[in-house]
Amino acid sequence: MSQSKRKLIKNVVCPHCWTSFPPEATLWIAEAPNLYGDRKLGENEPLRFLPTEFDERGFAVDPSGYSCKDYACPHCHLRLPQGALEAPAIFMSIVGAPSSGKSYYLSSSTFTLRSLLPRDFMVGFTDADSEMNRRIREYESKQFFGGDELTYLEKTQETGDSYDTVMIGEQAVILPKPFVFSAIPAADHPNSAAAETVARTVCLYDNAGESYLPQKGADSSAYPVTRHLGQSRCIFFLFDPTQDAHFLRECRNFSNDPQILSSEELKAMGKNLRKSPQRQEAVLNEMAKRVRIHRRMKNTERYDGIFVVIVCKYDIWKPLINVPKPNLISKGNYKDREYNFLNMNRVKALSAAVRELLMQKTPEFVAVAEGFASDVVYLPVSSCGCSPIFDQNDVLGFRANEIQPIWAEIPMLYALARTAPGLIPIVQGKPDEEKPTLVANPPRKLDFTKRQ
Ligand SMILES: Nc1nc2c(ncn2[C@@H]2O[C@H](COP(=O)(O)OP(=O)(O)OP(=O)(O)O)[C@@H](O)[C@H]2O)c(=O)[nH]1
Ligand SMILES: [Mg+2]
Repeated sequence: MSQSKRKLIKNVVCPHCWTSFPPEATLWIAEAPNLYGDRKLGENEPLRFLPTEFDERGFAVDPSGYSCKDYACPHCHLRLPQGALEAPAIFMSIVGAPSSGKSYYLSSSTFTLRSLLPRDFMVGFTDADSEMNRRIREYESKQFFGGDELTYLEKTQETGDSYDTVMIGEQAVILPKPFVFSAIPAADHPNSAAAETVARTVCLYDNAGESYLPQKGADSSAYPVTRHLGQSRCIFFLFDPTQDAHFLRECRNFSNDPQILSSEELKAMGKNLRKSPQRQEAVLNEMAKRVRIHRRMKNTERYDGIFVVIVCKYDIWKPLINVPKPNLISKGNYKDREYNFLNMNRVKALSAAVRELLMQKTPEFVAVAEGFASDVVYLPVSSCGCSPIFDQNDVLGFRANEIQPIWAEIPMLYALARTAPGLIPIVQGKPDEEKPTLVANPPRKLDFTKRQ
């Protein structure tokens, strides 16, 4: 049994319904086989209760005398990972039009970070709750362990088993299931002595692109599926060059990716591909509108969290940008020991090159991005590193053993370095006076006091 006292954070934010509450308001989930039925979740869920009795190990005892181990949110009653009470949550939203590549990106970034963070940064990046992360594990298995078989990640649905239904008052509310990870410094991390304050709980969501479109019913009080935007310290917007006319025109000169074929060409081949009905700056505009509403920001105010435009499917448009593949992770010394550092100067230089390209091809998108956020970073990513091919059912798929992501880990690594002080060592300062450090310039603290 642990000898040290468990330290709880002052303010817990539920990863399901985004309500904040003090840890003492947390409900427990009954273990007794006769205590079934919850007023918000239905008769198949065990009772949720506020404990009055604890056993000698500090676990709550339910009304039938069973010791319990699981917690629930006092507002929505959904199960909370234990880590959510011990390490502050960082919410990260992944936004983009339908088919822009959000699910593939999510899966390849978490898969890459699970090994890169412990190996190169001495940070454990693990499932905070294996049941909650079951779907992302399935994505990762398909994408990376499927061998020679042609497989694909299914389009994210707007309803179904990726959502929970909760009764809030008289209203049935549909909430997206979160993916929750614990990021904890290991024993050899330069900040291991402060692990309790440096550790974070990372919450991610895989929405259907339709939920981000500017259309009625995409997000409402009964269907608040993109309200994580109101809590996010970090937003990743996936800009898909295969859904932009200017990029498409040029990519046709050198790429054979099926996604750059015109609808006529696809039709002649007897194939069909999903494309967003809306231009990407319209999707971005809608996102900006929702962020402003949920944060109660003025129209002239700019988002001061981390805003990363991920220009995805880099394997297709690589010839359009003239950058030698820079190593964004460099070695350096900190307190007489050698560590890996995320090199912010190289990240910024890469971002500037991508911004210049976007400015040539789609200045209207850059204008909307920079009108929305005060600090925008543009990063190229290929979640798969190669083009998909049609399977026998005319669905685009990949062979896992051909997948080699390019820079899939960088956006989240960058976001963690900026939002979790002391977790990811970075190199910053002028390029000729680079200085390894443990604390990045954090974004200005977001003001949640104005929230309803
Ligand atoms: N060339 C290339 N294609 C990719 C890559 N990643 C994803 N794709 C293709 O992009 C398409 C859409 O990917 P998804 O991840 O399902 O897109 P999504 O944004 O989750 O779509 P919704 O769930 O409908 O919102 C798929 O057909 C993939 O084959 C990549 O790295 N390179
Ligand atoms: Mg998806």
